[in-house]
Amino acid sequence: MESLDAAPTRPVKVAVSGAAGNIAYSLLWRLAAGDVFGVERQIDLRLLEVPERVRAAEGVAMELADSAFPLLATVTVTDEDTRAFDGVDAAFLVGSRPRTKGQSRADMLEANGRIFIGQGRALNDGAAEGVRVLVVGNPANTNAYIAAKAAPDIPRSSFNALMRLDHNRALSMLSAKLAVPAAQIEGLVVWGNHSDTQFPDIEFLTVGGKSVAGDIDRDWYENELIPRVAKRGGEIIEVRGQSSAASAASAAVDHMRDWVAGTNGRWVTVAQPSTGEYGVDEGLVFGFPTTGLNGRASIVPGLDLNDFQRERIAANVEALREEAAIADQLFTSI
Ligand code: NAX
Repeated sequence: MESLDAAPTRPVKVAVSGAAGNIAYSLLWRLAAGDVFGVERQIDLRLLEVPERVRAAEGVAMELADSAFPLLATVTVTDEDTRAFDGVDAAFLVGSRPRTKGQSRADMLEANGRIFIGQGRALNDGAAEGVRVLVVGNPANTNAYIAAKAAPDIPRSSFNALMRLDHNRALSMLSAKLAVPAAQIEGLVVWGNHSDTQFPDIEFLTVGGKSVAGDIDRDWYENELIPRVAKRGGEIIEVRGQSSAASAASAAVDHMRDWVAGTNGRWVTVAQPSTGEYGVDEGLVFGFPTTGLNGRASIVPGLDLNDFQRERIAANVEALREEAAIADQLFTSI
């Protein structure tokens, strides 16, 4: 299938796994409204689910039809990876097996290995040239690592994991603290893994071109902002009674839209395969400060890091290295 860029008038083909789940229930409507690929582009949606949730996904497809979106060309519901990913330009891999109570990390990673090795292989065989794959399902970074490894014919840089929700959460908290609109804050990044070790970094923050890191109370930053961003998902569950869904979908929309259209120089957090930047092992899918230019995401180069930053980044490298070592073993058995 020719790349989307080479065929500006054909519909964009987009797969969403976990299509009957909470996040997809918001994400699919944003996609069909043109929030990611623009209001000029028709969209073919592929809704991927496990067999026992296909009927529920068919109900979601019925509701999409009832929304009469002008851009929605077709909706296909399937439980087959190969059918979902055939010719796709973009895939949102939302369905996964997050860790359950009492489950070991190795068991959780094995369950995900089965899913993401299979989906990586199906993407490798069927996706369009230039496909962009955004992994949302947890453990998102390592699931993206697994899918990329299972797809040797697709450039590794085509696989990202979602850390934009962490970024948006930190941005919103900083906006309240600094009493300036979020849009005026530049230079934010959440380094590392979408997990408790993630590192929201304020060292490079600017407002109106002026550094503001020195204006932020250090105790609040280290003891409130950093842990609160990492635990925000739990806070939402406690208050709402359900996990983050619309905000996660919105972050996925932000991520993919910026990947396609660029960020105009603005930093965003993109978890993407390292090519050795900032001491991160090659291949690990790591949250980096990123600008999207001409549809290609590039890691902000040459930042000077202090000891505090280096230690926090190293803790994330260590955690992801351990996950990757377990994931690597799965390739010999799956
Ligand atoms: P739900 O449990 O509502 O939906 C997940 C859906 O995925 C289910 O319908 C399930 O049948 C389906 N599924 C499972 N395995 C599948 C497979 N192999 N192929 C296709 N579909 C499959 O979860 P939801 O609230 O939508 O969350 C989805 C994932 O996002 C979870 O892993 C969650 O932990 C993760 N999150 C990631 C975030 C991030 O920032 N990276 C934030 C939000 C969210 O916590």
